[in-house]
Amino acid sequence: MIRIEAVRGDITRERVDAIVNAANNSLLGGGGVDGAIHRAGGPRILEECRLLRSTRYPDGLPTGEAVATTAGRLQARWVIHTVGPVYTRDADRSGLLASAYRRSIRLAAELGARSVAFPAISAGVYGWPMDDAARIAVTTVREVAEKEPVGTLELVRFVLFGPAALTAFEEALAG
Ligand code: AR6
Repeated sequence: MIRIEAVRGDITRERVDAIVNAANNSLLGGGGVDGAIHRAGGPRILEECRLLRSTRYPDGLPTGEAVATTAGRLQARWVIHTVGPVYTRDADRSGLLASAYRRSIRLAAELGARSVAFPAISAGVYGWPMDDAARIAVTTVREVAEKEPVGTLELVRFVLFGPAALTAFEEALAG
């Protein structure tokens, strides 16, 4: 049975086994939560990302997929990098956003993580409306928790930066 919860905070300070990074296809860093994770975790994370680019992902990590690296100096054991879609009204990319959550949870379970923290993927620079992002996040995590083998995973925590994001996730969890 997996517990799913939402808290307000800075994800880089979480004491969980795996922290999910809302990265971009390059895997080579950026702003937002990605910048914060690389700053707090130190250069070893970027070193492993560069290695991944020169081996498994020469063209970058495809949107909706996930890959793990060390967490460097963070308290966590792994950073799981995933790439959410850029929001657009012209197409429905919600399947890709769901995939980013699904693949991250699967990877956390494969790694043997007991706890994993997620930011609100795609809901910053990538422009996804927060309420919808929260609904997709919660629905997907619940679905995976119910239908798939999750190994030792017992806690999924959404760590939200601002009060509006926290409210959106609390409402999605209550729904
Ligand atoms: N802890 C928790 N949440 C945070 C933190 C933090 N330390 N910092 C920001 N957020 P974003 P995206 C929130 O833009 O939309 C990067 O440049 C933020 O308020 O980080 O998936 C990447 O390299 C928002 O609610 O991710 C990509 O190029 C949420 O995290 C691009 O941004 C996600 O915002 C990805 O955009």
